[in-house]
Amino acid sequence: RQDQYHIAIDIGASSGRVVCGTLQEPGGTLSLTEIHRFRNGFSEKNGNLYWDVDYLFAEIVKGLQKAKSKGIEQCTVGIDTWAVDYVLLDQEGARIHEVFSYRDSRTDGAVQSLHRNISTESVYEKTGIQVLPINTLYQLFVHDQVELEEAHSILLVPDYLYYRLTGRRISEVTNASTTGLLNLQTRDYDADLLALLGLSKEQFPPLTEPGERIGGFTEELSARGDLPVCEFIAVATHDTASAVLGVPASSDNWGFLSSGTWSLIGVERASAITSPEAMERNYTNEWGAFGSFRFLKNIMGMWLIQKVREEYGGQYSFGELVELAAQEIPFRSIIYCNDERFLNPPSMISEIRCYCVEVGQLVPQTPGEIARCVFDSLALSYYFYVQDLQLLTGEKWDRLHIVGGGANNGLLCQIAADLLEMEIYAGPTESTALGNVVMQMISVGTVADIKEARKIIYRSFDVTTYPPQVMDSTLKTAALAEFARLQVV
Ligand code: LRH
Repeated sequence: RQDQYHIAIDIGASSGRVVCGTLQEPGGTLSLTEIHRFRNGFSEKNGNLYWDVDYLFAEIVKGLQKAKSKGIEQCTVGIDTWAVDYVLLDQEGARIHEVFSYRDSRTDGAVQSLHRNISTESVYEKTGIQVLPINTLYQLFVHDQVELEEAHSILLVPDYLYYRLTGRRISEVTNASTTGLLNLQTRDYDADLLALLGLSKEQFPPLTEPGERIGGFTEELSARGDLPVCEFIAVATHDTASAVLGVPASSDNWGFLSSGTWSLIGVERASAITSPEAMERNYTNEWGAFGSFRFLKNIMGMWLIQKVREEYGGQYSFGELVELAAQEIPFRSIIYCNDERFLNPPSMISEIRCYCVEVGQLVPQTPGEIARCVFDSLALSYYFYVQDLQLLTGEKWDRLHIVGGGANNGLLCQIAADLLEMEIYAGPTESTALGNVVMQMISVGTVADIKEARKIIYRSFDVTTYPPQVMDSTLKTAALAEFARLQVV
């Protein structure tokens, strides 16, 4: 119905947006209007890295005020953000500590320390979650014990924002799975892992499925009068979960690449895979809406180029860096993007150059050469992980859907299509906000299910296809061999 407004609050590591989705009559097309956009990022204080969640809350309120001033009197609202980071609250709801960024180096060595107490195998068997130092499991392991004991509740960032807006404390499941604390069998927090961290189950609010109605504003916010009447709905609050809901898939055998600050490459499945091979290769099973799983791999992603761009003082736009890279010789310098040294180095450009020196490659000098190195290396990782994913699942893909901001990078899409010899469907860039919006529509009943939602997205937004072009086979073989060598260096 035209009169139904669904607002998505979608906050990534580098920017946030408040957008409004409407369905032009049931079965029609979906439109998305941006209401408000703001920057996001962590900052350093006394040697630690923190997010400013008060600022995020203020920007959300500003966005909703703008919605009202544009004539939206009534709407539903869903919130999604990046995963794994958490907020500790006391009984009254005050924060016990500022919110650490997952890139904080306090987790250096945490993986090794934690697994002195419990093996990686037994954790993987329980949770199906890949070992990454950013996981909440490892973050909580190094968190001050006294503060943890003091915490009445532990909320992930979107849960916290829902709490600030509505007063209700929830643990939305798609994001909760990224903590690395959920047990696949019991579908609840794992007792052994909680005991290891010295936490109790009561410190986590009730698990909540996407689609559940959370309620309206707190009394204080309702009393303001400058905000629309909002009904908050739990969406898939993990941005990657929403991004995959927003994939305009129309075939059965598709893989996805959610391309933003991170590149998340994988496949949607009905069940988790916790085979020894999946564990050994460190693939993860994140929970999706409607009981699905995303079997995927985290790749360092556009973070690499975001940092490079920042270090050039912002003098090149992303588009310009892509253009410069397109003029360079392919596969001249290659990095293994997932090396932990790229998680948050003091200088990304120096780190890339040092890496190339260390592995005996030509050292990229110009902005074009650096950008080319990043894009070639990302495309090569996509190639290797797609082979793995098809092997581990025993399913062959007929296409790869690239969604998120990275879908705009035509050069990267084409290199990936050529390496993979697979057709790439790029877009929409706003799939996360779309996944957020359609979840609200399913919840209120204007859209039947995710299959219908994806059809609606497919017919409402532009998708660019990149058919594979023939790549010089000597060049390809050499590049693949070099990347394989780096993976084991
Ligand atoms: C992408 C993302 C990803 C997580 C990382 C912390 O924004 O949510 O899925 O692994 O951030």
